[in-house]
Amino acid sequence: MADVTLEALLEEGRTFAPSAEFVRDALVHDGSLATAADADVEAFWAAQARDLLDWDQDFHTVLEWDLPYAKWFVGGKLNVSYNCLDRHVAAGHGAQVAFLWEGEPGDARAITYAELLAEVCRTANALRALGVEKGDRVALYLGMVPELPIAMLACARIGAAHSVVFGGFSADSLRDRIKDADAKLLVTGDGAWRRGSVVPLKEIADEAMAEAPSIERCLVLRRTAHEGVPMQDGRDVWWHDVVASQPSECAPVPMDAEDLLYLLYTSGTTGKPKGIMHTTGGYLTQVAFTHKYVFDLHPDTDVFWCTADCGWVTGHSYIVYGPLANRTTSVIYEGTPDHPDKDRFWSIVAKYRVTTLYTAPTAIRTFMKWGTEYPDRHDLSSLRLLGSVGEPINPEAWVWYWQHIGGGRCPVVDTWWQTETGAIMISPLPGATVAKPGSATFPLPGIGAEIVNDEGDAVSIPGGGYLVLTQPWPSMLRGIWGDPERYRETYWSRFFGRYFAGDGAKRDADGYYWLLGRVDDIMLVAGHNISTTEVESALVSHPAVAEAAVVGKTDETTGQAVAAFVILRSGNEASHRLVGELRDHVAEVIGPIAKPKSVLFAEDLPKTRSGKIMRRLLRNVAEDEALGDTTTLADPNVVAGIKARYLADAPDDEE
Ligand code: 7RM
Repeated sequence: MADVTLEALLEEGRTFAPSAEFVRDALVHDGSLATAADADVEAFWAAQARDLLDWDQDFHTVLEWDLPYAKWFVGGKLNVSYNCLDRHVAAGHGAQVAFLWEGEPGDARAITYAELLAEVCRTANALRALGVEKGDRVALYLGMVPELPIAMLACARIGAAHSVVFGGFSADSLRDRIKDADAKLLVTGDGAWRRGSVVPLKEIADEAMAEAPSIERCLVLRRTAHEGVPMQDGRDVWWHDVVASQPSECAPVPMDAEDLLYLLYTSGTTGKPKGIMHTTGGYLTQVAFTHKYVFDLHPDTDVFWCTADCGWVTGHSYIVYGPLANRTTSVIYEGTPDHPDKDRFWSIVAKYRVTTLYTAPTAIRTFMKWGTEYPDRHDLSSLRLLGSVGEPINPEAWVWYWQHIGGGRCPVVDTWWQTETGAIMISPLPGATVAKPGSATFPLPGIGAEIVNDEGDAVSIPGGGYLVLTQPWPSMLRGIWGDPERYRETYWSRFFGRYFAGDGAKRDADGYYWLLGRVDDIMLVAGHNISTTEVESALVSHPAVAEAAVVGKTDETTGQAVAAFVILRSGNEASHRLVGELRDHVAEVIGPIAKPKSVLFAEDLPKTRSGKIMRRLLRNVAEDEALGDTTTLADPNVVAGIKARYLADAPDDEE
């Protein structure tokens, strides 16, 4: 297929409607869900809760809203693991594969719903034998092995809340999270595979536990089987010693709809991590609803692959709870996209005949940088739907994904949501929504969103400002663990009565929502607010650029000036001529006001462990300040390298 350039597409005013073929089998191909939700939003969510889930006891009240505290499905009782497992097995689907797991070294396991249920029961019994009771917190610190979702479901089965800590976090991060949650048990592993080497999880966990006295027992999974894993007598036990011998039945504990399901810590840019609280009935309703309709899930034929790690909310909602509640067959992959080679994702898509792929813009831009030879090596014809989450997706990356991964055949759903929202909030419905590359399109049925100005007034269309959510939603966070004041302050004080998401956004003349990045990152150049996302997207629309990050740098004349950091697509050379070309290109696409004052070519950008660009650190570099807190970085060397180059190549201040 010939390369389509973004400008050509957008100049044509081209939009992307789903194909007739996709629409024919789509669960949603009109506005009927939205019409129902608009007519009576509580009745709409109540109907979803009853349609999608099995309740041990029906709820008597849909919503109690005592701003900023919501209770959904009050009086209802249900068990999440029952809804994810037992009911599917009881309905005759025990032999269906729940997880197609692929280990990084190439080993693989297919786990059916019946097997998953038995293993979850054995694990739940083992947790009880180790002293875990309903209402306790359990910390999970593992790589992407099947035992991670198994342990999550085992907690849910007995009414303990889990707190998953991403396996790439340090001992200090793990310690802080264990202490804040007051977790009683830690589940970890001997190690985790990462690019062919072993991350010594147990040693790191030992360091954390030494300063986290709430931990009474530690359950250790053997994964890498390396020598000399330290085990402390009386505290540490091997998974294979205590789980395998447990009975494979364990009655699910009926939980109140508002009982805590899990804590998940988000590390904001300032202050200590916040323990985001998610509860049972509302959370499961909205993750099941969004997983079914946003991904047009056909449980008998789809193979769903969400490439996130279970250490992030995306893994909680779209590897574990949503897919299993909907009886999905999912792929889980343990490793990185470049091991052993840069085509690993595409070999997995081809091997398992993946139909639905859900990944992040950071990954897509990396694939663009690597070039099309890697996807071109594999048969990707099983794909029928593509998703994106985590950051704004630049239009150029959207089109690349659509064309080179989706073969021009698959709708792309750009899904906006947060750890705090629990589930997708703004997204196309793939059989009904006409997409525009780079826009998350519209709030889903049952979700109220608005864009407001500094005073909190809704802006007219077209226009931009702050994204707020105007009404409670079932999977909303129920608070910050142990800190109700911070909950109110962070989310509910900026605009009275509305939830402040912290993102900038605009709506175009057709009412489409365009996310513009975190409001802390917005630049102010000569009195104009300039969004990082828009300048970055302009840069990425140049054929030489794979990825870009921009920040505001103090400037004598304009207050702030745009400083750009650019990664080139393979086959392009950095040059002074290209700097000039890129600056002119931005001026042409957006306007002279957005023209970067400096452009630095980099090998990589500083990113969080979940792949989001950390512009704060690039601002430190541009301002020649000491680097702030770098503990949430995936690779601290990246920013040090950029800093060294920035100083060597000090941008010249002449126009
Ligand atoms: C799911 C997740 C939340 C923040 C959010 C945004 C950004 C996420 C999109 C997006 C533009 C998207 N949870 N974000 N998805 N921005 N378009 N489709 O990422 O808590 O880790 O992050 O991520 O800034 O506020 S999160």
